[in-house]
Amino acid sequence: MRALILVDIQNDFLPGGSLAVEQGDEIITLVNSIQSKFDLVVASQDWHPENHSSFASNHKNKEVFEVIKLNGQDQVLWPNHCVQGTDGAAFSSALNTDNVAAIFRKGMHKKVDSYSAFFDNNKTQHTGLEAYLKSMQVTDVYVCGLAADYCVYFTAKDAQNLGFKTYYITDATRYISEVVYNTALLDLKQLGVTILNSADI
Ligand code: VGL
Ligand code: ZN
Repeated sequence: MRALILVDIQNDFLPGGSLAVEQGDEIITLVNSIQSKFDLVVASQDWHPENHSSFASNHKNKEVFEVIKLNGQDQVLWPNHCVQGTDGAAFSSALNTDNVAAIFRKGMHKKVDSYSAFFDNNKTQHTGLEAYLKSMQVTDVYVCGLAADYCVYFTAKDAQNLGFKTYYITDATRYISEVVYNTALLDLKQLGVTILNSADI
């Protein structure tokens, strides 16, 4: 069984959104068109409370994109984004969600950020995605969506470490930072993740 994970294709990560990924909108037509190649399609949704600790606005004298220590880990402070129930947190209306079998929300705990669609950044809370995929006999996981260097990267990394044969579709994602992206791709290659183009699925 082959599954496609649509990572965080939400308005706030698209041009015009509060944490817009440059050219993020360019992936949507492609993401729609590749869905039919999979046995199962699932989606993740970044879903933060307003008082979330990943927001710079919730820290005194901190700027957006500054890095602080949170629970002993480096934490980038983001603009407010994907606040539960807001339009920014909604999936892009251009995204075809008709075939999405299940949606896994993340980042709901005020004190912990959650990039991966599988666990939070402390690896303490599961979203349920691993158990769901395993219950559906999924062996191969393909990742796409936003952002390439954060949530798509960490989702691919966890999928591979959890024993799924993992594929990262480069043309179906866009990054926030090119430097972070290059490091992420190197790490994924070393872990054994297959980096491919949608034409090679
Ligand atoms: C993401 C930063 C903060 C992502 C989510 O979806 O890549 N990035 N929250
Ligand atoms: Zn977030």
